[in-house]
Amino acid sequence: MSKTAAGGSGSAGAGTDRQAEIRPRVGIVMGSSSDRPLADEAGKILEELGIPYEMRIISAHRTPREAATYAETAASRGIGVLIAVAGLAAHLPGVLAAYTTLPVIGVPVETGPLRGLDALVAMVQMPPGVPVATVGIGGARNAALLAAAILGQSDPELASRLAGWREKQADRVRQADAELRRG
Ligand code: AIR
Repeated sequence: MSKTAAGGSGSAGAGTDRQAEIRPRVGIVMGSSSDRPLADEAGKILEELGIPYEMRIISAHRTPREAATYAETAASRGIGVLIAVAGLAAHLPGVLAAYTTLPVIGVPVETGPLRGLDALVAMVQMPPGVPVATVGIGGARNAALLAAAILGQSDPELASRLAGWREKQADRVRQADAELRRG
C-alpha cells in the first residue's frame, strides 16, 4: 500500500493517474498486521509533512525472503529511509539493515509479556557494523519525524516543512501554558 504526499492512496506504478506516479520516499514495514495501529501513527505524520510513503507487512521470521528482497530493492525504487515496526524478538529492522545501506529506524511495539522491552533491546543492541536507529517503545511518530529530518538534509523544502511542524507544536505548548496560567 502506498500513500502520496497529498494523502490519497494508490499502488505506486500500477495506475496512470498523477498521484499513483509519485514514488514513495519512506518505506514503513511492520512485522504483523497487529502492528498496524502503530504503523499508521508514523504514516499520519508523514502525510502531515507531505512525504509519500508505502506500507508493507513483512516478517523477519515468517517471511524472511520477502524481507531481504524488499530491503535490497528499496533504494532503487526511490525509498530514502525505512521504518520497521515490530514486537517481541523484533529482528525486522536488523534484517532490513543487513540488506541495504539505507538508514533504518526501528520502532519497538509494546506487546507480549515484556511490554516491548524485548523488542527495544533487540533493535537497539545491534552488533557493530549494521546500525539501526531505534526510537522508544511505541515511538512511531518520532520515527516519522526522524525520517523527515534525514530526508530534509537533501530537500530544503521538506526541511522547512519540518521546521514549520515544530513551530506549530511549540505554539500548542505555549497556548496550553497560557491557559494554565490564566487558571
Ligand atoms: N513479529 C512477527 N514476526 C516476527 C516478529 N518479531 C512480531 C510482530 C508483532 C508480534 O510479533 O511485529 O508485533 C506479534 O505478531 P502477531 O502476528 O502474533 O500479532
